[in-house]
Amino acid sequence: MKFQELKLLYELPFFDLLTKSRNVHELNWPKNEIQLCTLLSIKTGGCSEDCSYCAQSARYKSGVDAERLMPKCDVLDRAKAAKENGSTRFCMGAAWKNVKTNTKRFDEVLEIIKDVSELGMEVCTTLGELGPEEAKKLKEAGVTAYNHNIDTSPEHYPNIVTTHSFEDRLKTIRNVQDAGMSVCCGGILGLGETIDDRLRMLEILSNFNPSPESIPINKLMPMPGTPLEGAEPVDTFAVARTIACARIAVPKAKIRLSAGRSALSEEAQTLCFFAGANSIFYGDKLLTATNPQTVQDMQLLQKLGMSPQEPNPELKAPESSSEKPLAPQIA
Ligand code: SAM
Ligand code: DTB
Ligand code: SF4
Repeated sequence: MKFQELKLLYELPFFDLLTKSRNVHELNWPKNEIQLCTLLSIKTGGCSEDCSYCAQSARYKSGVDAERLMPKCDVLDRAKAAKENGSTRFCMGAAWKNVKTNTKRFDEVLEIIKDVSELGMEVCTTLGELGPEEAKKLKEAGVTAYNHNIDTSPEHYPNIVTTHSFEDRLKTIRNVQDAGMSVCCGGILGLGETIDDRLRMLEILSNFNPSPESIPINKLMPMPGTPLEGAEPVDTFAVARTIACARIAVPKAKIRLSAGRSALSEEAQTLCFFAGANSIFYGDKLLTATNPQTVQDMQLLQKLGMSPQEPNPELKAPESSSEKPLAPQIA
């Protein structure tokens, strides 16, 4: 979708935009289902990168200490518990710049993935940059989807991160697509970006070929000690409008209302679901930050007459289209 088309949508009267996104949603998804995903930080803190929103960067005094990679048996216990709680996707995150083949830590991660993938959930990992070889190995080990966010527009990205580039993010995403994994890619609202930056981000996501399988929309959780700790909170209507545009721009993507739900009322979250969000992180903790209690989430779904999506471990990656260029056009 083109930037100008997104801009026209975004500027519609609120109810007109939501009517359009709701129509697209109902044509493509069961309207009362929501996917529950569990997130686990398997390697927390001490990251070399300087992402100015992140508590796990070693550059900021956020109070998050660097930990070692979690032992496989502990990860498996958490994955089994997530499945019993009704999660259909298990996402493992590591605070690394990248992973490299033939290293002890990558081999350990591959072993963890092999065992987790036997539990019958979609397996997602987010481990930083990947080359083609690493991507292939992750796919072979059983990864369904790889999360690597572009986070904002290419124009705003250098204001937020300087230790890697927007282009670096796109290269990893290409490697994930070439290895046949689904791409989970989205961004954060509240990094001091303009509405145009948000729409540029959606323009680029909607032109991925193959399309992203899921789009996480995070609302910045201002982390003490990071450069963005005092950032202005994003208005709920702007979050809902962005989700509605994402739903229209990439109809078949799961849109995940990700970080920041603990700062959204039940009514605000409901508005986001109505606008097109159909997935959440479920569990009391994200990577380092808080998330709503699971009992609260269950009560909200009950009040709305919504139910958790059934598991789909055989999920196939979206296919590429011959009508779109393979490389996203960001110039
Ligand atoms: N190191 C890997 C990477 O950078 O891709 C994986 C972990 S990183 C924490 C995953 C994503 O979490 C980021 O791209 C960002 O979108 C989101 N995130 C991190 N800190 C956040 C915060 N304070 N508020 C909202 N979203 C955040
Ligand atoms: C994503 O887009 N959001 C999740 C997941 N991908 C890995 C991470 C949210 C992190 C929130 C901040 C924290 O827990 O430190
Ligand atoms: Fe490291 Fe990822 Fe946090 Fe950036 S977002 S500092 S790469 S863990």
